[in-house]
Amino acid sequence: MNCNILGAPVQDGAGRMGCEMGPSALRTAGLVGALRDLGHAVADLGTVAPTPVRPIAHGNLALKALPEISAWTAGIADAAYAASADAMPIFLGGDHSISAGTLSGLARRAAQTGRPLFVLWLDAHPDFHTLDTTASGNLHGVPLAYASGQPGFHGYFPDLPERIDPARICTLGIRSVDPAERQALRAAGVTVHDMRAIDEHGIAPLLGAFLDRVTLENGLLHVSLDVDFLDPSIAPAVGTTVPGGATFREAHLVMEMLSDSGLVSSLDLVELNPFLDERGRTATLMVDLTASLMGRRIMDRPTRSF
Ligand code: 4U7
Ligand code: MN
Ligand code: MN
Ligand code: MN
Repeated sequence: MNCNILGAPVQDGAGRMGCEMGPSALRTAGLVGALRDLGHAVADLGTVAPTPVRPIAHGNLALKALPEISAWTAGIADAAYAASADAMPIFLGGDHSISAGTLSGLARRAAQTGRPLFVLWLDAHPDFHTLDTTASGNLHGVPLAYASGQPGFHGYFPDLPERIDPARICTLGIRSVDPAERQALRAAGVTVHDMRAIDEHGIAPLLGAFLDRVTLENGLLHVSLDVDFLDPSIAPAVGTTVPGGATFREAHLVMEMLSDSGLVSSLDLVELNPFLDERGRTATLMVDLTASLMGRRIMDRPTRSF
């Protein structure tokens, strides 16, 4: 497969500094080499730039860095559209606000191909706040609401070329939801598989049912992997740790099933804060998970198992 790597060193969307170093840490952990070892043709397109920042005022005084994140969203959306023309783009965050841009550009690309875009959101959080409902004001908490066309972004974030149908979004690993998000997720019809659902059913049938839907509609599939999807005991390099996350094997199983499905058309690796890492272990785990998604196997498997 042809892969395009793009760095998006954004940190203003998170509550603390450090995600700016994420793309460097993922490269240092050997992302490009791991993909080439699997037989993929990899082009590292370097670092995305924001559009010029213009002043933007909003009534929610808690909002942090709105002009900067709006400018990043515009720049990343253009880059995502361009990088998805003839290859699988892999976006290196950067905090999760980069997905406002990646999803916007990818939705525009999908509309052109005539295939529906599905999103698998692997995260402790649904990131479904609007500019009006966020209390922290940290804009890494809004990208999924923006990309699925929730109200209140017009005039503040770039206008969306295409919105993603909330019915085609599946969130997995959720364990920290704010009241406004809970209500909006339900009203919009987003699928939320929280950690309790994973405990009760196991992660494989939940993911398998979603992948069957993508297959049925001949969809494209974007995967957005937030480091905090993983349990903090195996992935400490994140500003927003929440206990009770996905285990090492649960996370790898998700990636292996995604690989088997052959459906994944783009990927975000986000929220890695190398300043908080322990000897690079979280960066290394993110690279290993990406390798599993891109075809690395323990043993060959002759048949699809879900
Ligand atoms: B991340 C939070 F209040 N919901 O809005 C908020 F819990 O990209 C967290 O998933 C947002 O890491 C987390 O600040 C954003 C909080
Ligand atoms: Mn997130
Ligand atoms: Mn999160
Ligand atoms: Mn986070």
